[in-house]
Amino acid sequence: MIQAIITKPFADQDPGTSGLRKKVKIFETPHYTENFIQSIFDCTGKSKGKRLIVGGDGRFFNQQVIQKVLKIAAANGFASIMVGKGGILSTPAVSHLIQKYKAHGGIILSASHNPGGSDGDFGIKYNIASGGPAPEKVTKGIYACSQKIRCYRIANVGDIDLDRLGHQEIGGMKIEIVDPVRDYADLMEKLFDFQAIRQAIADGLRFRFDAMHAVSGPYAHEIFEKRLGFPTGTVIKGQPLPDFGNKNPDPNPVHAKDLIDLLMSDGGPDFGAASDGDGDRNLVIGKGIFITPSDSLAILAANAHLVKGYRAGVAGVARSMPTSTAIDRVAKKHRFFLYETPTGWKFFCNLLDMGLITLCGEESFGTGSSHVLEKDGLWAILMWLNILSITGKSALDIVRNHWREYGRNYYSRHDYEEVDTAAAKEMMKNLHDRLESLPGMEIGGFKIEKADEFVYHDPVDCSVSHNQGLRILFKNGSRIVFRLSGTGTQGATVRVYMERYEADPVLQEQNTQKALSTLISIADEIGNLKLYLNRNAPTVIT
Ligand code: G16
Repeated sequence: MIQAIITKPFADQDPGTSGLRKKVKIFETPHYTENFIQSIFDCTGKSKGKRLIVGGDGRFFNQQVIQKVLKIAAANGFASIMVGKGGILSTPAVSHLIQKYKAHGGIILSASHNPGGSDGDFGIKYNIASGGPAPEKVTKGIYACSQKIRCYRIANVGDIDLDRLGHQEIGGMKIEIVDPVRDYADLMEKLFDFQAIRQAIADGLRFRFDAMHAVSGPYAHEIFEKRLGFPTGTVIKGQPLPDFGNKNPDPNPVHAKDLIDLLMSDGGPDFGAASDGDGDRNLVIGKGIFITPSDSLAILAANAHLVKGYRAGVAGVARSMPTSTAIDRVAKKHRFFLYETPTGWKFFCNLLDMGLITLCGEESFGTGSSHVLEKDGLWAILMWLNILSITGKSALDIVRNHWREYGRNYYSRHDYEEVDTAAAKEMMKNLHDRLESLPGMEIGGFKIEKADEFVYHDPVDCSVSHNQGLRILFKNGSRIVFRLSGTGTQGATVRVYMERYEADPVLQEQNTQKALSTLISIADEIGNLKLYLNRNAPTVIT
């Protein structure tokens, strides 16, 4: 029943910021997907007798790959596999199930916010026994295995019925098809004061959640409508679809524009939110105000003590390097330890696992806490709903009061997507080579104090991660950061992050792009963006 299939390595199976992401067509290449799954098992070893968790965001090819995972896992000696019904499991739900059921690890099938459908993207992520994404030493190991693979093992059996709850079997391996939502929703009920939110709903709190036809729909229907009692229709686009309704499941101002417009309209609800393909990102919008992910992290940290699951206090906080320094001001005032990590949730995991931090987040719409070792979209939204309910204040007032107290960090990210890879690398190299000459230089009234390449020294495992972005730090506290994205599937994506601090309340209500206009021109000039990238403007501004 178990077959050994002869194969050859594929040179491009190096996982990026968050797993292996490629076009569906590439994953459909004969042996491509099987090779990578076998490489995960070869690298992570000792599968005999262990349990694995498997699920995905419902995108095109999800169920076919789950069948492959089940058959390859059976041939590699796993004792049992837990799978979400219909192949559905959000990224934070997988992380929680790994911890709760003490699994060896988990495989998450998702390309996150990238487009779906047969012409879209697919992805495979591996999470380790702690529940967190595989750290760099594991992803490097998986890549090394994929480069010397000669054969993979697979059980030659028919497909498993992924829609039938309960137990099935392949050879000696048990397969348990579980409700993807229940355990996760129970966890949320432990962390948050659902009664306070129910009371706020009774008092008139109106909310809209856009699930973007991605994985969080079933979770949102259960938590927001069934358990909390928001009216039916509060959750829109709640049915996961293989092509996400032909839209990008990316909760940003471009792809969630309808929701933002609704919240900016006179008759709109009090609070709006959206999540991405695999349910780990969040967008939060108050009536009349778009809340940046960096501000959201700072505000959640400043108010965490109000929320049931966090009353014991916050041990520390962390942000990725390009994320705005708004959280740093909160950490300073509340005396939280503060850590600055490279982009990639995996870098938070040692800190979370060791109890060094309680909350963390990124500018890329990711926020989370020590409740699971993944960023968690619905968790962040429930944190906000809980804080709104307990304080009785509007989101707009909460954000404005925060700026008055801590100052405002104007912040924006400009993305140049699908640019020529060689040109993008050349642009970064050229800037890298000039870094030493920049300090002391004055451009547009801004004086450069420091310019460097960000290198991270992990305080827990002492690993060192080089090449994590180029930083230009100005004397007045402003920053420009240049990075190449690690999640694109076509050409290269250059990300330019800009930040300026404003302490004066009178000057805190400007349009963000206007407030940053000088820094935007400086970034253009220092990076020679137009020259190298052959673009007049960024593709996406967030
Ligand atoms: C992943 C990572 C995040 C990262 C984001 C963008 O998120 O987990 O930590 O911030 O990609 O990365 P990059 O700037 O390299 O494209 P997700 O939600 O896509 O898995």
